Amino acid sequence: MKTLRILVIHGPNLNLLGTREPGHYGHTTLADINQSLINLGDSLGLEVTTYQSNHEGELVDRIHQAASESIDGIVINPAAYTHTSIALRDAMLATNIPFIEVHLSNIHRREDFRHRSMLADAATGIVAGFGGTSYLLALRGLQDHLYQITEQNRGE
Ligand code: CA2
Repeated sequence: MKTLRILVIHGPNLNLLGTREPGHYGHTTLADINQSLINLGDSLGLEVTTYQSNHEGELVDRIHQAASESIDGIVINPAAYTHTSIALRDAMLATNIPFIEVHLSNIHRREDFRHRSMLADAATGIVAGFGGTSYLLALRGLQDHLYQITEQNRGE
């Protein structure tokens, strides 16, 4: 079976993880999260690439690039752009790559403006509230989903 290629995208300010606001976002750094994703990917036979940007247009460009790189699935924490960005939503819909939306915190336990996501209804699934573990759960769920749709296509 072919190795699945997964892109993990982190939105604005997530480069600060582990250095500020540990009450909301914990002590784990983004480098720690990326390393644990790569380690889990290795053990599951997935090729995991990670990317972070603080700029909406750069995130859109990276999503477009994913389509030309034959990325099979995306794990994305759009951070604050979750709640505002039609551009990120349109980019995900345009590339048509299955994706899981991830949040470190449970956005539904926080301010009202964080309850709305511009991407969630286009996502395969959402994982929120488990800190860095949210990403690992999302990676497992995405792998399972990608296997299921491959099996479905074989059966057709
Ligand atoms: O819980 C999440 O993962 C969020 O996507 C994080 C975003 C927030 O705007 C979303 O509502 C929920 C914020 C990321 C900011 O990350 C920081 C990390 C350390 C210090 C300051 C900000």
